[in-house]
Amino acid sequence: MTRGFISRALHLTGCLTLLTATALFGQVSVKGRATFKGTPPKLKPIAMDADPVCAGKHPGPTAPETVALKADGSIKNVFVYVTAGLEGKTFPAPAAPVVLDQDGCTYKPHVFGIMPNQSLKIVNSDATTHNVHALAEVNEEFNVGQQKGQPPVMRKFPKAEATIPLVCNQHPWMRAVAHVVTNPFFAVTDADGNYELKGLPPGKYTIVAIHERFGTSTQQVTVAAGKPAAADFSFGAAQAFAPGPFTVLPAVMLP
Ligand SMILES: [Cu+2]
Repeated sequence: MTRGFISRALHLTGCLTLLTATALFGQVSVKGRATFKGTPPKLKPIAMDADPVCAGKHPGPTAPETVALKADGSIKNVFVYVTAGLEGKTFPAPAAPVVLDQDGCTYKPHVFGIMPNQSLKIVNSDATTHNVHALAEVNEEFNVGQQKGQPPVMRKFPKAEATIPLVCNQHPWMRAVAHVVTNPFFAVTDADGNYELKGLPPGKYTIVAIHERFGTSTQQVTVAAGKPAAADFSFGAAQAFAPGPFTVLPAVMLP
């Protein structure tokens, strides 16, 4: 091993250490979990018999994603985002689009965040006709048919708006929920109810969790430099909306 090689290796190690320290210091997370307490509503499996193309992609019954709970109370598909604490800051929308796929006559993902004027790329992966209908109230409603094999439909939501239901006029069980948020600090809980908001600068924040059936839950969180913070959200049957496949929360204006 030459002296030059060792010198370069030491230099590289030093740079990596510096990078790691910088990344850790600047990249603080808020992590937590969403859980449900009480007796959850029971939703019937989706019957897709009306369209053989849809039914053909599902070997068994398809559970609706509107309420996706585990036995331990973990809630999937809870949207978590910062609603206060970032005043005076502006964040550019990512250049990459959010992709919404219609696959097996379900929307993938079921819940998603998008920033104002970020592109939404709606893809049809099914050999059938879909019709994506965004029931926006603050933004403009749109309703676009998309036959099999057609190119993606591109749309944008220029204004902040929480909870825009997307439905399909061809397949009444299809439903997704979009949340248009003016900052990039949002996440959707996974099957274990976990979420993580990455890269929040130190400060005091209001964090809101929205579930399309169970309503909202709010936490105040203080983030200190270099220290991950925690915020868990609890939902209960008492705050649940009446069962029904298309019960929707009213649109909410964000700051
Ligand atoms: Cu459809």
